[in-house]
Amino acid sequence: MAVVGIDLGFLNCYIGVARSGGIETIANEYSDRCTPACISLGSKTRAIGNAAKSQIVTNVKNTLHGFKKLHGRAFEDPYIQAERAKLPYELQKMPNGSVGVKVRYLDEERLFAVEQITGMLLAKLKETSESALKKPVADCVISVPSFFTDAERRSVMAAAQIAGLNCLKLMNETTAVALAYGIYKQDLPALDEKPRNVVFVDMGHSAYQVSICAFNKGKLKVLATTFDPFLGGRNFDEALVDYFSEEFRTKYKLSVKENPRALLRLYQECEKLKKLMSANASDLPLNIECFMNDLDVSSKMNRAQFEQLCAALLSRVEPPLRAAMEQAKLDREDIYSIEIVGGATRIPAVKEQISNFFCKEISTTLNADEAVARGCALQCAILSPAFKVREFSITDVVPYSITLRWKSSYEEGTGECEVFSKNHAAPFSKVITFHKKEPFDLEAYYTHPHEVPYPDSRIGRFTIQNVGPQHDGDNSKVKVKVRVNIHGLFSVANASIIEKQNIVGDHNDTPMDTESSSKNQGRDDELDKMQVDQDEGIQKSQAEQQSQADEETENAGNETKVASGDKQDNPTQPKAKAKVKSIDLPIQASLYRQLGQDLINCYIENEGKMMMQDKLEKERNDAKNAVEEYVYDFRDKLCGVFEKFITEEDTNKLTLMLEDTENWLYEDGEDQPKQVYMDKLQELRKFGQPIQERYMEHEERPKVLNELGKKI
Ligand code: ATP
Ligand code: K
Ligand code: MG
Repeated sequence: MAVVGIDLGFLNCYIGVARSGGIETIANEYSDRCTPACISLGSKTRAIGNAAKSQIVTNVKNTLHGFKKLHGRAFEDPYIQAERAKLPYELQKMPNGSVGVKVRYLDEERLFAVEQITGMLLAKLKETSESALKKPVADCVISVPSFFTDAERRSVMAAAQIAGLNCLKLMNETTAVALAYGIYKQDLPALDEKPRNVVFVDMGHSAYQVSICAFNKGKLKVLATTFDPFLGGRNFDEALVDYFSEEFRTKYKLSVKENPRALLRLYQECEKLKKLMSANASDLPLNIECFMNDLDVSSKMNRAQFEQLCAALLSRVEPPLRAAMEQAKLDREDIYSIEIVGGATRIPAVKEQISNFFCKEISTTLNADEAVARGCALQCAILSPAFKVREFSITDVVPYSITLRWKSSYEEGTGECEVFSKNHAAPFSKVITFHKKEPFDLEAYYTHPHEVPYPDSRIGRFTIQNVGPQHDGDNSKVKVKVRVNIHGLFSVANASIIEKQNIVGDHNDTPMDTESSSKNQGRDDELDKMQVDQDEGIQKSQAEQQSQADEETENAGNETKVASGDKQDNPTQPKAKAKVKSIDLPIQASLYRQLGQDLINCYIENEGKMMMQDKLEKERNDAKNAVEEYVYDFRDKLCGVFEKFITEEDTNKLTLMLEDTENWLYEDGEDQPKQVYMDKLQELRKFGQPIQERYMEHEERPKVLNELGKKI
């Protein structure tokens, strides 16, 4: 079984794979380890990755890029509307209200959901891994920004499904980096020693993320993650583009922003200039030939000017660093090192901001481009039963606190309770006990909407069904397990009703799933209690398990009596023994912005069709190229090695025929079905083959004689 980690970047994607020798990143068919997050739709085929990137300027409206953060959002979302105003291709609302793109593909207007677009990209990355590993790939770990909400994460999961990938884990990008850092470190403090605290900073093209992790031998624990989801390399490009557009307006009277093609070229040139300025502080030129209206434009800039231009952006580097330190409750002296990754951290002024804040040199020992993919591959190896890896436990965090609100249409009153606080360990499960007579709804939402870079705080609604009163008319005790799973997704994982049985008598008809309650029944009835139990997904040391099991959040019910310090088990008091029976309850979940499986299946089918189309188109092109190649090769040989084996008359006839074929390839034969090219090749071979044979025979003869001579 293959082990694959995918860094699904806004601009650049990388694939890490585990091989027996360790983790490596693999190259695509262009011998490039970086695959651009770019898709170009054509009249015959799709181009994905490098081939698509070269079409950004030529196939403006049908070449898609910058779509990573369109996931899981409503079309009306302010972020989407802001992007829409800038993107050169057309965004459109999908029937379910989410984001799609309108493009021309196969000479038809088509609407693709953003999940399908990322699905295409992931399918390409899957194919690249398969050709490198020479075996099928399905299991993988895919990176997402730590600030992605549930809706965004689910949308990426759907894209993975469309691509035929089985995503074992959506891994937070900075956590992947932390794993890539920690797993090979031989000198981490022992479990009972003070952990080593390391800050990880990733500034990519679209976002800026910070996390602080505590390392001990064999484990890493994320203490805090902070971010500016709207600060990345693209903002620096934009600052340059704005500056030069303005300059070209006065200097050349050009309205760059009204010309999508020119604007895209300016973006490309500004990105190059930005990178050059990272290495060079002096004046650097910006020249674009035939920019607009056949005009060549030129200008220049130096690093100091650039930094001045980007002062507002640079001032946004510090706040997430400060917030992370506050949330982790650490001082500068507690930090062992600061590790930076992501392309935009190569900007000297960004680095300077970071090192100034910590009053410390920053470390660039990690591979800035590949660390995320490597970390994901390592995580995949850890999760894969087929691979032996050093034991390493990873505890991530919940990025935003989550609250559960409950109400019932049958009963009076609502209640609410924060079930996960910000930076709570994840994955994690908790059990909450309710006392209800009727089915009830649980609504999950982000507690502090202003902290979430997403305009809707809803996560989902869960209806706990089949709840009725006890035989005696009392409230039933309903245990509900809520969890944040391995992907960072919240759910009400299961619910069960605890039925009181008869008080223990002589008869013992206890069913298998009975659990004995040692609690005082009378009092327990008034309590809604939240218990915490260990998630199956994480393995912890004994000490940690204990502390988690001890964590209890009281006051979770609607008719709650506060139960703090309330000891129910008093060993000196005789307990009323009751038998209880636990019955699983159906839960109807309606997750916010969730794609239905029917729709996903339909997208899967469509992706299959498009893949088939690409494959057929490739074969057709290969067949055409084979004819062209044969023509050139035959012509070369006619006036070369074949000359002695063919009459002049035949040579002339054949030359003419080859010329005809070549012309045909550029005219009527330009766009024919594969079979037509195959027939054409066959026809040419009928003439070529006999000459080839005569030539080969002649070539072989001396060798054969030679061989014979040796034998005699
Ligand atoms: P994201 O993490 O937001 O999803 P990504 O992972 O695709 O995006 P990276 O590949 O980490 O992004 O970084 C790309 C960004 O880094 C681009 O803006 C690019 O211009 C910038 N970049 C790369 N090299 C340099 C450099 N030498 N100097 C300045 N910027 C650079
Ligand atoms: K990347
Ligand atoms: Mg990145």
